[in-house]
Amino acid sequence: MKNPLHPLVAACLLAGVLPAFAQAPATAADTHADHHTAAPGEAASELSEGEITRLDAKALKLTLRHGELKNLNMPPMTMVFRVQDAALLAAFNVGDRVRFRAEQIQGGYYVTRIEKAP
Ligand SMILES: [Cu+2]
Repeated sequence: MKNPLHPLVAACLLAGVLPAFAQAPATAADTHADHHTAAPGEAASELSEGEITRLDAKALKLTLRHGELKNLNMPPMTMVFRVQDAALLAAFNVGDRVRFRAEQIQGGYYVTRIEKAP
């Protein structure tokens, strides 16, 4: 009588896992919606969605839980980015939802542009 347990185990796993991932796809969906309304000329400088989870302006670092980064071919995740100028982060706090542009520069991931999400 092991088989009847399996659906229950699967249900528990799904119930535990789905909420943890629910936010990332929602963010990606918002990004997609924006793409459809954006002018073609804006594609090269399009911004990605994220939320600041850690911030250390003095160290020129911030951690972002980000949606898909199409220009870097990166799926949604939480990771550390660097900035080249602490002033870029002056107006931001942990917990802020942002739109940002990330670039790979000499092997490091840098936020080159960031603004608060509307
Ligand atoms: Cu990433």
